[in-house]
Amino acid sequence: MTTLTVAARPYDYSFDPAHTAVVLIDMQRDFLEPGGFGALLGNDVAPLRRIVPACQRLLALARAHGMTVIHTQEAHDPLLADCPPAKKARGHLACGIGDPGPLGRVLVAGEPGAGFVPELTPEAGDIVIRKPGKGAFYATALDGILKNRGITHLLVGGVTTEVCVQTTLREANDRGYECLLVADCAASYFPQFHDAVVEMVVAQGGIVGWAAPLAALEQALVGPAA
Ligand code: C5J
Repeated sequence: MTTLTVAARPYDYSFDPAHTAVVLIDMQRDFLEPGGFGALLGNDVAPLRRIVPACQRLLALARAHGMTVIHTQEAHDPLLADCPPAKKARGHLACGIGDPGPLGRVLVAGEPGAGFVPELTPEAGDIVIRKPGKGAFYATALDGILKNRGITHLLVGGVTTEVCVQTTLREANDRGYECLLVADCAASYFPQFHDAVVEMVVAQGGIVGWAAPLAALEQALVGPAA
């Protein structure tokens, strides 16, 4: 048993890499690239693109220390059988979920837009969870997979902070996982929403979990930067 300690908010976060998973939420072309679902909703994708190098470092750290790596992907089956009509209708988009767009059918599994950005392509040994909702636990096998591996701690990043990342953090917290939001490995189209979520997570004694920058995690795993 190895216990490492991260300087985090609201107080130090302790974890054992053998019982910890990095969960990277929805780093897909549909959210990070022009022409994808996020852009079709009217968003500027630049704030999301900026976290890609930090997410690459997070994945490298996780793999180097034998942690489980999980990538989630928000995508529906081609018949949209797992897409609630309310989700498809939301926003009255001219080009919405299931429609042909610049990156293929929007948010549909197997289409170019549903794929991960090339810099963060899953590697052999990583686990990919396709999810129909915003939370990674809803209608997926994630909880069983984590329990089978004895995972108790989650290091969470990805997009968008206030939608799929926050929903997943809350679902995980309610299931008893000890969650650290790696703050600079998460992003929102609305930077103020990102900042607000970090505060919400750590408020009230860490009511949802902890937050720390990637550098603090690196320090815990590999020591101070030279
Ligand atoms: C959204 C997500 N924003 N991954 N999905 O629809 O946050």
